[in-house]
Amino acid sequence: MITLSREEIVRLCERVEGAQTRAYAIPKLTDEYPEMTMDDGYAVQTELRKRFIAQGHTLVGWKAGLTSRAKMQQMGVDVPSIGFLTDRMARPENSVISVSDLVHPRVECEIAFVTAKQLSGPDCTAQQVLDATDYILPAIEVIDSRYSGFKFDLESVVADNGSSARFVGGGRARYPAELDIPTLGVVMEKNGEIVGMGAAAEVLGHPAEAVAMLVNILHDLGETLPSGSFVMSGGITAAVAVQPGDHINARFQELGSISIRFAE
Ligand code: 0L1
Ligand code: MG
Repeated sequence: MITLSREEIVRLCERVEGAQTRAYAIPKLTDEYPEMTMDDGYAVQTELRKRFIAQGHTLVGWKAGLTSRAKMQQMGVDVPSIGFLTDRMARPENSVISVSDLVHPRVECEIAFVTAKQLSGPDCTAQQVLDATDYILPAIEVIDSRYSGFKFDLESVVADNGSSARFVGGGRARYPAELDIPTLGVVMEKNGEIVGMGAAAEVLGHPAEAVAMLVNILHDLGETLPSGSFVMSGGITAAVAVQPGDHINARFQELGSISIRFAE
């Protein structure tokens, strides 16, 4: 249920937009609105999406977040979430990503899906997702919570677009039918040292389940997932903090690897 007024949604959207675009930390929104609901969080996120699109950003896809046990335990939440992805967040493979326009950057290794058919809820299933998938590819997500000291709750995170900031797709694109997706392993290295590893099954048993969940949340928001969408299914391992000078290499079984660097 949406409990915030239209004026409050617009005001909170402007607060989040300022923190995102000028890279400063803000207190979690529930400090001011302790009764805020998840629907309120999505109302603020939707306002932010419409505002960015009106400013000329292009919606390229969506991300599921908090879909693995490692991520839920790390952030102290127990429900997955979704956020939108735009062209302004995309970065090429092997690029140098500046942290000067980010607040608390952290990286995650994810499996991304590119769709060849529209998907819609309610009751979207993992099998429908696989049937509608053109190919999967590995991705690194750079998340950036805008909340001071990572003190937040799910309602605030959803309003902050699930901490979305940057993303990099790359490696080798593969047809899902050629792979046993849940058993695919990933190793994340930071400056040559292993900092995380896991199998894709960490993501709700199968990353396609996370995409189905995303499609069903989109239905609740009155949206569908168009053909040609880029969808990230959620971090397989816990997120790892990065700073200028860091080099991240994500090695995915069967899907190749992706490297990025961070600079001031
Ligand atoms: O991508 C995600 O798993 C969303 C994480 C949201 C919370 C955080 O900033 O870690
Ligand atoms: Mg993520």
